Amino acid sequence: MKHLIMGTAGHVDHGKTSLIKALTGFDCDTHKEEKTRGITINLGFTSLKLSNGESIGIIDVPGHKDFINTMVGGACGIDFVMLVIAADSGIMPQTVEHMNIINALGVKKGIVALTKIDLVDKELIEMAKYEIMEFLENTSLHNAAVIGVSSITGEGKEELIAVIENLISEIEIKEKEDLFRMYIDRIFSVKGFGCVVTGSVLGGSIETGKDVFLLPGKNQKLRVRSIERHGAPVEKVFAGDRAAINLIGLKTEDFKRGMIISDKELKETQMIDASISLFDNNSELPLWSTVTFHSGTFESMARMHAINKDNIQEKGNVIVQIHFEKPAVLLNKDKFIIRNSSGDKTLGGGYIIDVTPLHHKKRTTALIENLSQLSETILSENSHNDLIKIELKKELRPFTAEEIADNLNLNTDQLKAAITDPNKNFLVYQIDDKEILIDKGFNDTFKNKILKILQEYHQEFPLFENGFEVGELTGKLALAKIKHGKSYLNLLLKKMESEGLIENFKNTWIIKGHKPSISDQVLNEINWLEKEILQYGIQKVIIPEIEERCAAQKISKHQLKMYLSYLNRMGKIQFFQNDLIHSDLVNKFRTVLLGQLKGKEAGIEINEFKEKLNATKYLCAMLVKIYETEKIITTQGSGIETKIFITQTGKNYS
Ligand SMILES: Nc1nc2c(ncn2[C@@H]2O[C@H](COP(=O)(O)OP(=O)(O)OP(=O)(O)O)[C@@H](O)[C@H]2O)c(=O)[nH]1
Ligand SMILES: [Mg+2]
Repeated sequence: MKHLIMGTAGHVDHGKTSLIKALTGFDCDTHKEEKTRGITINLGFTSLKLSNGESIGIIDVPGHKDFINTMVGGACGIDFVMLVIAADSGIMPQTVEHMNIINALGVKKGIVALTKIDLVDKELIEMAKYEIMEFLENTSLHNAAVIGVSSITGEGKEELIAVIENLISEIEIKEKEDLFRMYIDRIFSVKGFGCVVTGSVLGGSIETGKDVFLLPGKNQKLRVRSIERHGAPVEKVFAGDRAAINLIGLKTEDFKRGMIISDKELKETQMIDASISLFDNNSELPLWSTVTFHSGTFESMARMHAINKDNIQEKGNVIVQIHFEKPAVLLNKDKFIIRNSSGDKTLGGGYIIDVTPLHHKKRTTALIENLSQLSETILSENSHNDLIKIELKKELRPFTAEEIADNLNLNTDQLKAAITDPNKNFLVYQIDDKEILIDKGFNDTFKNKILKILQEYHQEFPLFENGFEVGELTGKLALAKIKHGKSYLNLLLKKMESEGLIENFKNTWIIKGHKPSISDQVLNEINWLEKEILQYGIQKVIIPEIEERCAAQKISKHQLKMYLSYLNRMGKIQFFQNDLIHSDLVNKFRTVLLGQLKGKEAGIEINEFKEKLNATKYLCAMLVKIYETEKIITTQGSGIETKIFITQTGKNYS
């Protein structure tokens, strides 16, 4: 069974509603105001039974220029159009405007009903047909059949139905899409059953018992209680169906025009990148302009910014960034219409190329290149690889495969196909059962950054054999907060190791072949420094004093820092908070303390230790802290009240 929706289009009063009534027996003008004014104001919904027993959905739109936004809302979900033109008046302003909209929305199939033929003679009918063919020449309907019909006499009706049926047989089934999405075009409550919403199913399918989300907004999940398709109860509806869905949990006050229901909690957006083209009506838009944006039933004032041009002229596509006044739930490739800010002129239409763009503050050549490529790629099928590549280029970081699938709305199969494609133009790292994706160029950027960081470190501290641990590099490369950033880095480092660029030294990464270099002069300076420190004995080592003496020796602060690190690494000195102490003292007094503690299960006072050393309170406290971190002692109390106890490690210390 084919799931299709036909929409009407055409100038006010040309006979759209009358023709639908003649075809289906249903009068779509159900509202009182529509009856009194004699025009359609709201969308009308019905269905047409086909000779094979199947049915298609029908949306009847208003033709009056004041209701173009309603027309756009209806036209967004249709598969083909029936353009209605009255034989006695021919092509009129909204015939053109509706056709432009239909074109921009990507509706490629349709037929033309030349109505009211009972009012004109044969010659005029032929002239009208000629005019119409000429008009359609440069539109998506250039091959459409033009059928003369009268809703009053019924003439041409059979032929029109036959042409519709023939067109239906030619329409290809829509690309399979998993995601269920439907703009709500009506909401009403049924006594005892709660709320019912209607709409055109844009993608995927939904069945009774399933949960859906009302978006945008943080509304609770809703359960599908029952579904009707073209007025009859069904278990499931598909893309291309008109559906009425009874939802458990929905309150009318939660609903705002422009909302959708979907089976996935889609992200909302207030900014998109898009490709637009203006209609042929002498418009020209400046770099920045305020417009009204319409997609489905969503409508918002928006600020539009041209990216690859300085202004937007008719003909040709222009890439723009659009900022909405309120949040929307849209997908890449969604078609839309823009109207002027006062809402009385349709300016053009386009398609979304990115629903999660970065804010483009600068129009760089790289950005323009990327977006131009994206706008060309996005419409072609099987373009997932290219789309992923462009998505990955948005930020200098690795992405999880799920993140990408989420941003691009790819299903598991599409994602898998893209990842396993031997011709893919991005890199995939396997982390346990997860895949991490990164742009090839960005991967090289990280590689070069790592090499630079390590080279600079080796240059700055030539005395040291070591480099940086993964954790330190993760921080330096701003990958710490990125999901799986550290895992990615680990894999990249391993890869760089296998490429012979770096190697591992004592848990740190160094440039392959790096060896510390110590000249005789440096060695002399280090020995001199150690002696200087030793001279302090049990006195506190005053660093500024050492700095002064270093300066006299022409040893810079940086060299001093490096020499101290070196002495520390060699086990000659120990740092404690902002102080340092020679290891000889630490070792000597450790033996003293352990001797004092021997056999003293009840511990000793810190004062006993101090008296034994004949050292300052400060030095004692520092040593006690050092021994505590060595876990050879524990303490209780603080200051002069501190008691020291030996631990098992202390007892075993030799
Ligand atoms: N003689 C004649 N009159 C027609 C025909 N079709 C429609 N009409 C008349 O034209 C008028 C407008 O018809 P509608 O069907 O309401 O036109 P519409 O295109 O739906 O108008 P809007 O929805 O307001 O844009 C009505 O008075 C109809 O009776 C036709 O085939 N022949
Ligand atoms: Mg009408």
